[in-house]
Amino acid sequence: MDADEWEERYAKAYESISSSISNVRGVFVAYNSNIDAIKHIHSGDIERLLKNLDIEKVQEKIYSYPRQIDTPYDFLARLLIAMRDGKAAEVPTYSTDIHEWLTDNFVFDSARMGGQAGIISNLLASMDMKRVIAYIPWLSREQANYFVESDNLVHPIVRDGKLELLHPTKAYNPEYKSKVNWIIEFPKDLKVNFGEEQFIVPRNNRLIISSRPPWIRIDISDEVYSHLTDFCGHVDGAILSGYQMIKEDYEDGTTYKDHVKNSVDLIESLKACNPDVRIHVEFTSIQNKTIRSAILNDIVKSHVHSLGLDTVEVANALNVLGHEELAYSVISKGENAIISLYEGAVRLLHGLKLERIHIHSLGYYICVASTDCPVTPEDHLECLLFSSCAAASRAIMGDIKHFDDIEFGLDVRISQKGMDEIEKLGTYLVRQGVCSMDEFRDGCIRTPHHDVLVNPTKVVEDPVGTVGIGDAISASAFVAMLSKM
Ligand code: 8BR
Ligand code: GLC
Repeated sequence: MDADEWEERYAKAYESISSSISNVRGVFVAYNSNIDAIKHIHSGDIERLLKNLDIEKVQEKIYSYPRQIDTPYDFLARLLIAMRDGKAAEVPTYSTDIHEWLTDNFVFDSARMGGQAGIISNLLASMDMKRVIAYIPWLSREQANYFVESDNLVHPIVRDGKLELLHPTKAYNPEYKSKVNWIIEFPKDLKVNFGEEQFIVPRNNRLIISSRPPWIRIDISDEVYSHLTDFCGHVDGAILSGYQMIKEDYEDGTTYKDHVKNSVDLIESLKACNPDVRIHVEFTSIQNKTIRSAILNDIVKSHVHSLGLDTVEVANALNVLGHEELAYSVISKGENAIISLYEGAVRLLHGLKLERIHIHSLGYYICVASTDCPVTPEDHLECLLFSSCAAASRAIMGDIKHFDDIEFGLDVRISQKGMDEIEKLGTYLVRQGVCSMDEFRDGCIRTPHHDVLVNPTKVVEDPVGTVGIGDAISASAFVAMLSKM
């Protein structure tokens, strides 16, 4: 397909999902929601911050690549790495010092709903899904106010032994506190002077400093869990995220194993309630390799149907699953990166016994689906195109407030860079005898072992922000898939 033919496919996909989306009866979304303090970096901001710091010390930190933020040096090092590479990253901080330093040295531009589960709940509620059941283990009063006002959005709460489904603003716990993350958005083409060095930011992207207060638990409460059957019968799909916050050991003597078990029990109970339910995990950057491996091997593998992730996250996942070379090649800037990405997707699908894996990159998506998945490859492709419209729409407007807003994404042009990249994958697949070039260009490739969907995406030239676009892509494609089942 050439770009015009893809555009036609896009328009049809949007129409098709618009008419099927009401088939979805309900979606359960857990666990993470926080407040994002957003700061857009402008020219001179970095140089100003560096003025009060020892540049050599920052350089040392760049080499040592801090995996948690304890000092301004760790922060600057990770920010400069993310800006230089144009790559998204999320790094935890366990102290409040850095929050104070950021507050003193930066004024944030806006505060908005953050956390994958929070962002996804608001998106689905705004898309007029029949019912969105959000579950946030630490729902505070302040946090509850960041949920959109919509009758279809509810949160379970148990009062006097009875389960109630109420809007989050009526279901919060007044004793809980809020979690605030810092989102540092940086723009493409920004010139940065760092000591003797100078570089130009290659892409719009963001660094997240994720606060990890000690009270965070990625668990469902016993109370709500014991009433799960009261509401899960009409749940067609569940989207779970926030696992990056699981710690190896907790002050109360529990370990990550207890919290992994809590999540697996929830997943299995949702399946017992509705054997057709589909479970999606939204992966993210997880610095601790023990936790990353436990999430993949103990939660995702054999329990979960669908996984959503970006290219860096694919490399991270491959790395802990014993495919180090492939992982390296996925993030290398080499010619074959997209081929490695596809090979990685295939390994993750089979290795983790998934039904579908959806990888999003700037300019194209790759989805690999098992042959026994009840959705046809053509429908899968429509779901991907629909999700690219949702991404473009979020990039233009910052927020999707109504289902129809997604249609604005249709006006954004398909990325030529994305078209060029996927052509490389096509050439490889043809050489491997997997498909013909015509089949590849059609977007749906059937093999005896799995189906492969590859599409170029719509990329917005000047996005108002990038945080949360990945969540919008994964969630909208997943619910679109539910609507086709
Ligand atoms: P993560 O937040 O999970 O990294 O996902 C970000 C995704 O947002 C990218 O994979 C890319 O597909 C999408 N995206 C970005 Br970043 N900038 C975009 C833009 N300007 N237009 C459309 N999609 C974008
Ligand atoms: C992670 C971050 C959160 C951000 C979200 C966007 O969940 O912790 O701050 O809003 O990603 O995808």
